[in-house]
Amino acid sequence: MNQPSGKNSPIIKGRIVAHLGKALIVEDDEGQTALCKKRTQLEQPAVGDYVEWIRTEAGAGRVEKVLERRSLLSRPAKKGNVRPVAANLDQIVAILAVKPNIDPLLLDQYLIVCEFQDIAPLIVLNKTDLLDEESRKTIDELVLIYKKLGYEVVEVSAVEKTGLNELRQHLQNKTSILVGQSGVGKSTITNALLPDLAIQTKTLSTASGLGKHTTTLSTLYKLPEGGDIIDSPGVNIFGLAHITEQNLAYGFREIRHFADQCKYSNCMHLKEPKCAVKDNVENGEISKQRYLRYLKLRDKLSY
Ligand SMILES: Nc1nc2c(ncn2[C@@H]2O[C@H](COP(=O)(O)OP(=O)(O)O)[C@@H](O)[C@H]2O)c(=O)[nH]1
Ligand SMILES: [Mg+2]
Ligand SMILES: [Zn+2]
Repeated sequence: MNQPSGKNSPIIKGRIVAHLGKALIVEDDEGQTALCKKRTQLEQPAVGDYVEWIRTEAGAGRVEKVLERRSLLSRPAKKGNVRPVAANLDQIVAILAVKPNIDPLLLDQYLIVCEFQDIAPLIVLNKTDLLDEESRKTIDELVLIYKKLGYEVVEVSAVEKTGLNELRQHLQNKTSILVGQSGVGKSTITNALLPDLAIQTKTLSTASGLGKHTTTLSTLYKLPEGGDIIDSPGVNIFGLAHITEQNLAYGFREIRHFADQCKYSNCMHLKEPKCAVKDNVENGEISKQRYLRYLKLRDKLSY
C-alpha cells in the first residue's frame, strides 16, 4: 500500500536544486532527489532555498515551508512584480566575454546588486583564447578599472580549460550563481567544472520524469571540491527596478567612497555645487566611463 500523503508524513529537510517552472526538484541530505509541487499558499521557492517537504509517493513530494533566506536575488516580472531567481547566495559571478561582446553597463548592474544586497562579487573574463592584441588592450584597460575598485577578476577559457583552478578556489564552499548575457559561456564553464555534469543532469531529468527537453529555469550543481554553482539561463538583468537612487549611488564603490565629502549630504552627484564625486571624475580619480554609466542607469530608472 502507498504511504498516505498529508498530515502524518514526516517532514524532510531539503534544498531546491532545480526550478522547472511548474515543478521543483528537491534534494535531501542524502543526495536523493524528488520532484515536488509546492503547497498552494506557499510563496514561490527559488533554487538554493532550504525547505521542509513531505513525500507524497516514491520520488515525489510537496514543499511545505521555505526556511529563512540569507539572501535572495529577484528579477522583474510582469505587472511590476518580481520573481525570485536564487536564494542563499554567497557570491554572484559575472561572466564577461569578447564574444558576443563585453557589456560594462550590464556588469555594473550586477555589481550594484552585489553591493546593496551584500553578496560577494566575482568577475570572470571567459574566452581569453579569442583575444587578439587589440581586444587584449581594451580589456586590460577595463579590467584595471575594476581591480582598482577592489574587485577580483579571474581570466579563463572554458574551451581551452585555462584558469579553471583559480576559478575553483573562488567557488569553494560557497553558493555562487553564474550570470551574464546569453552566449558568454555560463553553461560551458559549468560543464568544465563538473566532470560528472552529464550524470547530474540525467538524475535531474529522470527525477522530473519530464525528460531532458524540459526548460529548467535554473539548476544548482554540487562542485566536487565543495560548494555549489547555479547556472541560470536568461538572467540578463535582475530587479534594478526596485533600487532607489540612494542605493544606485551606493552600488558604485567609488561614488560611495567620495559621497561624504560632497557639500550636500543628499548630493546625487549630478549638477550640485561642490560635489566631490564630480571633482574626482574631473581629476581622473574616478573613472569617467563608470560615472557616465551611473548617469545612464539613473536615466534608465528615471527617478
Ligand atoms: N572560444 C571559446 N568559446 C567558448 C568558450 N566558452 C564558451 N564558448 C562558446 O560560446 C558559446 C556559448 O556558450 P554557452 O556556455 O552556451 O553560453 P551561455 O549562454 O552563457 O550558457 C558556445 O558555442 C561555446 O562553445 C571559451 O572559453 N572560448
Ligand atoms: Mg547556458
Ligand atoms: Zn556629490
